[in-house]
Amino acid sequence: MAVLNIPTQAFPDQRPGTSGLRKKVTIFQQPHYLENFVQSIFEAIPDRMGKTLVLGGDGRFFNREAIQIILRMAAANGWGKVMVGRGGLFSTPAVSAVIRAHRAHGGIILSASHNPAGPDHDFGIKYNISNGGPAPEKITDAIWAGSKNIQSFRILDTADVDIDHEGHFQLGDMAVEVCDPVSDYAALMARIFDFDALRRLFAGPFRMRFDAMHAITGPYALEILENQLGAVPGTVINGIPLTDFGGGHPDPNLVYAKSLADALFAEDAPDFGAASDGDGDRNMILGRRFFVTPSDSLAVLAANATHIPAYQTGLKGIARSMPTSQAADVVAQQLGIPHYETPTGWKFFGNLLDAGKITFCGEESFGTGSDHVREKDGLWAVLAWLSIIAASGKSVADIVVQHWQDFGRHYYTRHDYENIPASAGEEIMKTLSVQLPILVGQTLAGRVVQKADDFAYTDPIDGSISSHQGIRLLFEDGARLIVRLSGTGTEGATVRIYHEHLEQDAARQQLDPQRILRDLITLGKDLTRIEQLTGRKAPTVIT
Ligand code: VG1
Ligand code: CO
Repeated sequence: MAVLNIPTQAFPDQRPGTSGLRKKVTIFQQPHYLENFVQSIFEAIPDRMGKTLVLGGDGRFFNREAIQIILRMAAANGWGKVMVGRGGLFSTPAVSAVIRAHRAHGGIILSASHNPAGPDHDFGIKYNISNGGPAPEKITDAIWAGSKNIQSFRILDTADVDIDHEGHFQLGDMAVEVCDPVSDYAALMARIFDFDALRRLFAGPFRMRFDAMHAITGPYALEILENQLGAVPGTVINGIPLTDFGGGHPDPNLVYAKSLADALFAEDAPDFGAASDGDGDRNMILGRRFFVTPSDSLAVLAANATHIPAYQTGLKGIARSMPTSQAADVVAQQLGIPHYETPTGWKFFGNLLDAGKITFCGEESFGTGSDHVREKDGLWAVLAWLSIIAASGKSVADIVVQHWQDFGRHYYTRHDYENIPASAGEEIMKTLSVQLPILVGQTLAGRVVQKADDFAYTDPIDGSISSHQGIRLLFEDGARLIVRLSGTGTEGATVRIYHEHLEQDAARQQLDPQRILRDLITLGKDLTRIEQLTGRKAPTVIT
């Protein structure tokens, strides 16, 4: 088996975004496009020689072809061993768990997360480091720099290998282990949670529905919820991963997981509903006729963490991404533990988790997690909620309403304007930036602006600085208005506007967030001039 050194030409557009490189499948199918990026990853990891790489993806279209190419390239680039999930499958949190359990040097995850899949849709690739988490900016910048200068890539000259049966074999000088994608992850969950308590919950009248949206969490949810915890068969729906996710959009929110939401708001609704995204790192939590916003979910889990065996002794600290509501901060203050505010994207939590500064972290974009892995983890969040329900005997609605009474309610909504022209996206951010200096002290939407800035973050562990992470208007009464551009889209630009208002009065805590936040919503539209600049009268997605 010869190692081929194939000449290639650089592509100018291989800059990793919030979570790896995401592009249309047709872009990835161009000759050498995937190979160039994979070679650039490997070159950015010079100490890879003889070490172990974990490899798998969410099963979307092009996953299998990509796995074969990456295996041959890994063998030609000095890796000692690759652990690949059977069928080329691994959820994002499972890759993180396997890297940590087997002390691998890193991992490659093939996914575009919640973006639709299929020949005309999206594909993605990202690299995770030895702590199991997304590569920090130092490495993604090196990958980007390498991809602009690449002249050749190395690949083993050999036929496709069998990734559909567990076992061990050699590929040139490299060992390959095809492993069960679920077992290490399921074992980790069994160590964190009290599975006996959850079995007792499912043995009673409690009913749940989990929508895997034809994406990667199907096999994980079936094994853990139905096989191990005894939830009645049929609890997991859409449990078979399909290469096009059944034509759906596996983004667990009220718009894209509408059928699940409808079921939970029906007369005969189950007690608990949950969904996950394409690669299994996001979660949506629903009670009977009740939706839990992700920011509240993080706060509620933190406030009740001691119900879960792994967190019985309490949390070290909590971190949230900047646009995530401040609900978790209030819990941290009451618990007397530190809280941190990071830029959007899980990679910013890694250092805090590694340094033992935080135990829980989360994002408003349906992401929650803990120090058990270094990715957000959809099923972990579901099991955490089930544990709190089991321990308290209360419904989801009762748990959250009680939480608001104890800590105040952070009304919250995010409005997304998807796929606007890239130039309009730039213009909106510019329009807003130039206004910042004159906004402080003004009364807008009935509140005084205390601070208006472009969020920059200095990592408390390694001192690295990340600037331009979103425009913030902070008001004297604690309300916030935030605007940023998405870093995960594959077409045009997406503007996200985040609105938050704190309500302490229990009598005013169960109103419609869109109504309560109306003045902030109008202000966001006015300040960005989004309608004038894009012609859009309304957002494409409201969460
Ligand atoms: C979005 C979310 C962000 C999340 C990222 C990756 O990024 O807002 O919170 O970390 O997706 O999640 P952006 O840049 O589009 O706002 V996933 O599940 O798509 O890997
Ligand atoms: Co995801």
